[in-house]
Amino acid sequence: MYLLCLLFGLSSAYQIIVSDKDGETDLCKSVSNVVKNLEQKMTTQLEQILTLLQQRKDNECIKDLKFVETLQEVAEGKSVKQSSLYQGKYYPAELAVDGNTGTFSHTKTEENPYWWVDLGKLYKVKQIVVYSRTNCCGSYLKNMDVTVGPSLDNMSLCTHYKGPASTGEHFNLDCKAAMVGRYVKLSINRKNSIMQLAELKVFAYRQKI
Ligand SMILES: [Ca+2]
Repeated sequence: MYLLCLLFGLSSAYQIIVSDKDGETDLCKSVSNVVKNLEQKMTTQLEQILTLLQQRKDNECIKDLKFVETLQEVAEGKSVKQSSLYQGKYYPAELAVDGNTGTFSHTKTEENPYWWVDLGKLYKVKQIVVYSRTNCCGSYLKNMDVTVGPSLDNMSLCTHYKGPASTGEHFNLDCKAAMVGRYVKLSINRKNSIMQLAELKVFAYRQKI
């Protein structure tokens, strides 16, 4: 009974302190801000922990996979995405894997533009072949990282392309060692640049069934 009375008294006192006829008091607002900040910090830390756990799970799951010994192209027609669209609607990422070197994807001018392909399942990626535009602007392809990984949160460097490319050329980018991954991403590490790809091919080994 004593405990119940004490709780009731504390509750009443709290109501008096944190409320008045005009709504929240300064104390109430302060408490709300502290709670809000703590929630944001905890959410960020939980997301970081979940990402680390996902990476460890991915790495553990892929280390014992077996792959065939024949290279094949695995990117054409797959799901793709780029950092932006030229003028908000033109030259989508899909035009880099449509099998036609006369069409191209094109981001807007921005800092660190990127493009990636989801191969749909895990492969052992060996080589990426990049086709620059045939009518213009090949030199935009330079200072580019090629990364491969089982998820977009768990990518590792396959190789770096210093460039610049020429208009209408194609070049091979080999991973130093074949890498297991589902995603292949190209990122240009520059301000005021554009990612333009006429075509991109990924040569990889598929898993043994
Ligand atoms: Ca194309």
